[in-house]
Amino acid sequence: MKKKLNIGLIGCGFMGRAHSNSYRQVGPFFDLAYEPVLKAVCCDNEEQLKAFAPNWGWQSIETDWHKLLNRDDIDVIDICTPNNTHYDIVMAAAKAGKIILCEKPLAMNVAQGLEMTEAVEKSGKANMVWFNYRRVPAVTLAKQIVDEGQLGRIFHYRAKYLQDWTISPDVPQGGDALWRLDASVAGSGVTGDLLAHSIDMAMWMIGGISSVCAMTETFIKQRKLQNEPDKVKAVTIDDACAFLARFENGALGTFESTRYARGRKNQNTFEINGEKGSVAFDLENAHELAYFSHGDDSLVRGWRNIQVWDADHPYMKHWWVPGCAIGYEHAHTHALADFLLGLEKGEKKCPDFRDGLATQCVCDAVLSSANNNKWEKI
Ligand code: SOE
Repeated sequence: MKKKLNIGLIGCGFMGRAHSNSYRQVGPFFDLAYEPVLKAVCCDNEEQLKAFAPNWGWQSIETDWHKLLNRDDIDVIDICTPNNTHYDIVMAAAKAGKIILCEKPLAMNVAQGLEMTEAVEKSGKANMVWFNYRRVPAVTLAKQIVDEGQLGRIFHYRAKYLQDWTISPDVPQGGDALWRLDASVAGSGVTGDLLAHSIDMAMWMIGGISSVCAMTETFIKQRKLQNEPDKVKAVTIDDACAFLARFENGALGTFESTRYARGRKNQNTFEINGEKGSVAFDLENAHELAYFSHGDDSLVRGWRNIQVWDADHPYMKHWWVPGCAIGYEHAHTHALADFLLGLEKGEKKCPDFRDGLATQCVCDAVLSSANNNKWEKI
């Protein structure tokens, strides 16, 4: 008999859909003690909510998240709302003793993130930040290769996260769909939205970052407001950001992100170079991991592309037969499966709020380095 875990989801946007899909998929594909129940979904747009809930199989709806938090039949609060709402919801949900899952970036800044982390730790309940890309099988395999010592001492970490959807000056800012362009809602631009993923993956793979030196640019200085098209407002997010990093283990890192890389829709890459070998990943070929081992016979030594879809590769035995590729949404399901397994075993299996805070510390240091034109210590 499975233990039921009643979920209360807040937010009906892109992430609300991705998480709803995971709650539906995880049970049939992963053999776990806990079974998520799609108990209630909450959103302040009633029309959207009424279409969303039956489409994804949510049993009930709320238009006010305070009410959702007060419900005794909800065990887990899952936050998929814009970044400026995370703090209030987390603080109240922690007080209400709920398990909390939160989208990235954890907070608007380190001060908020620290309070949120302390609140969930005080509540003693499990928590997670949805850093989904850790759970792409090829990325998890790269982590295994690093952990097994197959790359030896790590010298370099090189990451890129590129998109192109804001190049047109006609894209407005603000509102339900375009809050990512409004700094008062998003906190920052590509640094919190995209580099947070790259930073989380980097620190998970090779350890903490000790200092950074960054530059940012806002290419389009003014944009129309989505909700008031006659008005124009200054754009204060970072459209692009590049930074150098020193890791605690002595490795050097370079990170680059932009929403102005024409042709790049969601290219998320990293390459790690070590004494004994290297690995490289590109989300545009998500089922592949490139691996170079200096220990191979010199006559046949070279980069090999591992097709990460065999039954002994991370997560793959839970899906189809070897060779059948999986997609973007599966990483969220893997994150959820790991979280539920962690609950079952009483172990930490996922990035929690402490990890989200560590990434937030790097993001804040990156932005302040770019503002002050100097290296920042973390
Ligand atoms: C932005 O376009 C975005 O949706 C991010 O918010 C996600 O975190 C990223 O995975 C895809 O791009």
